[in-house]
Amino acid sequence: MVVLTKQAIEHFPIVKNSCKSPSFFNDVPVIDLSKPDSKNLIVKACEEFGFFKVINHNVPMEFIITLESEAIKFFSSPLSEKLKAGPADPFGYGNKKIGQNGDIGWVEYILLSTNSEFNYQKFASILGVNPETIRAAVNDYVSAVKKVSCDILEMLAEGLNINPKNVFSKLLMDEKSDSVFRLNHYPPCPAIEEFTGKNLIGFGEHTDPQIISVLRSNNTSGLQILLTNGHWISVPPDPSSFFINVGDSLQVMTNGRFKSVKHRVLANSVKSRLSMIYFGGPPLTEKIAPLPSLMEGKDSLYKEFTWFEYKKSTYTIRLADNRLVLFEKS
Ligand code: GA4
Repeated sequence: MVVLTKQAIEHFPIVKNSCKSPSFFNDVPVIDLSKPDSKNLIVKACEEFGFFKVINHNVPMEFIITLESEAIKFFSSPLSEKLKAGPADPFGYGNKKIGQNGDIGWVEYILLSTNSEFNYQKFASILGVNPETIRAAVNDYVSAVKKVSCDILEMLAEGLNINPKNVFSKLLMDEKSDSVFRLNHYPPCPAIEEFTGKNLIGFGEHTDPQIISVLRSNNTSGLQILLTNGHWISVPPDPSSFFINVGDSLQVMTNGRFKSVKHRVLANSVKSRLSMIYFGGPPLTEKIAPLPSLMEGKDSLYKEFTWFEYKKSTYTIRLADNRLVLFEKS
């Protein structure tokens, strides 16, 4: 990334009305996936926060480290090289620009489709390796976190007494599942405090449009979630665990019982943050609607729509905009 001048930093979004050291969320719900009775705790966490952390997930550390080290190598390459793998439209390398509607953040990233057809050639040539090496590193990691997502979604369905328990997980398992994977690198920004005295936004506030997101980061803080009391709270990093977000589609499928969690990432003035996120989505043609067994005699809060329609609308508005409101029944 470029060295920041005062003028350059002034164009970046900062956190308004924030104190410089936000409080840490020390009570993040922790779900131990090795315990079968965790299903009720998952439901509770999805209702209260739309967010929780999982431990004992069985993803081999080797998959995490291999992919992380390829990502570090990629992001350490000269900008002129990295730009050859861009722009992110939506897939590819992106630098500061998020989406197509003017959002920016102190971040560079790689956005990939989890589809087997995805072309790794550009990334591989920058790293000087065979495309199959990169494909294998991404596939090993993504297959493992997809399995974690499906296990969680099945425990969730059991916790909600839904039969069959694969109602949600089958959407991710579908060969046409429209899932994406992103690697975010937030370089340290030493100029933050000197120039602004405030917190600089790495990735602006938003909810994830898909069903479920699984995030793993290095040991650098930055992730914040918005609590229902309106306070932003920092999530202590934990490189050996995964953080799970309820996405907009799961909010709709539970008729609003679970809320998709608003989150954002703040840039760090000293350390660089690296995160990898799997966004589990349904096939494009899938109708996203509340499950009949969760309606409890109530009407659906949402108009009927397909994942394709939702995604299309998502890409026409800004990151922080409330996308679901466009699909709510008036
Ligand atoms: C947020 C969640 C995922 O990172 C993402 C993002 C996507 C993008 O970066 O292309 C979007 C954003 C995300 C929602 C609103 C639109 C689309 C950027 C943006 C401004 C890959 C996704 O699916 O939606």
